[in-house]
Amino acid sequence: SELRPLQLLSYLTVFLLVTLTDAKRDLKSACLTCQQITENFNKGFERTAKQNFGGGNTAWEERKLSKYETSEIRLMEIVEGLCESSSFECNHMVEEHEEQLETWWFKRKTKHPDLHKWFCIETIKVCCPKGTFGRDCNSCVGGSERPCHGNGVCDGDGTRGGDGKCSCNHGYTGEFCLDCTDGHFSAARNDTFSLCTECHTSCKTCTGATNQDCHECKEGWREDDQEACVDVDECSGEPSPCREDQYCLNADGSYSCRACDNVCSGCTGAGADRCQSCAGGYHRSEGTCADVDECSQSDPVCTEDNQKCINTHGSYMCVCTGGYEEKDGKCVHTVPPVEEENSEASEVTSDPHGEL
Ligand SMILES: *[C@@H]1O[C@H](CO)[C@@H](O)[C@H](O)[C@H]1NC(C)=O
Ligand SMILES: [Ca+2]
Repeated sequence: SELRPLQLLSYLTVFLLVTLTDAKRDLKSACLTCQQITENFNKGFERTAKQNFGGGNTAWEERKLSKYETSEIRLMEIVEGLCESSSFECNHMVEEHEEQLETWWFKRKTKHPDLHKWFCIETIKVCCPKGTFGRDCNSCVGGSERPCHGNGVCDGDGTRGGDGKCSCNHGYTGEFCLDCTDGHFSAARNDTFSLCTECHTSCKTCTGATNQDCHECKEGWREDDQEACVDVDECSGEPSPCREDQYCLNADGSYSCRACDNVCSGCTGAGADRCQSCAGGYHRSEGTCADVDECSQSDPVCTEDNQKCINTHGSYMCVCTGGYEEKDGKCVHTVPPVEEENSEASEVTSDPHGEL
């Protein structure tokens, strides 16, 4: 089957879009790679300096060292440490531009001591000066001095990629990062400067920092007589917002539902002493809910022959006594086990009871 022209066109479009997005990311990462290279270069420069000034130099050694200082050997030692061996992008960039690094080392270093500036920005042109972005190193939104007016990050800042637009810091919004988001108020502002400060935790929007400066209370808060936002006590309402086997715990601006202790049937708080009533198998005793010992009640609960009662937390079990095993609800003589590998001593079988 043949590809129809329209289909082909849409494939092409997708291909182009993917390629373009990749290219944009590549422009940013190329600069990061270059930055890493120049940082490692500077580190290598320091490392090789220390290496060769051991002390006690004779005049001969000093002459030799001063030669080493600017030598090709030293450059090679530095270049060897520029990239992780696993970083393809880094090694590729160094290989591609080794000549330029050499030029800088022998001819430009004195006049242009900043390697990042000379190499990454001006020579191989994968980076831009701080505060600028993109192919032509245009100024970021808000200007290159204080991109995004100091309240955000400029896309592609310092690289040949990006679009120069701002991602604003928490609390700031708008193209220029001069506006305040909900939950923040403007503490100071002019055309080029903005300070947004967090509202009181009870406000959705506000004009100042206290709970009396709210425009509108946040959910979970209400306005009181003094027009301040105060916590709603969700737990004081009837009915409780929680399930029957939970208790309600109020908090500033919210509440939570917690599980009652499992000896309780309904509760007002945590623990066995906050039960409203006791769960099956438990009885009220000294202000708390304690296990009922079914086995020591006057009416026996395990009534079959050769059966005994075992009390458990909140319940009990009827089990056959030694030498007997359960069969169809009765306790019968255990048949002596035939020679068998897996002869688990025929266990007493349980007959758990939920409630009485
Ligand atoms: C804006 O405010 C800042 C901080 O108060 C100040 O440094 C700056 O000079 C002001 N700019 C203008 C244009 O008023
Ligand atoms: Ca609350």
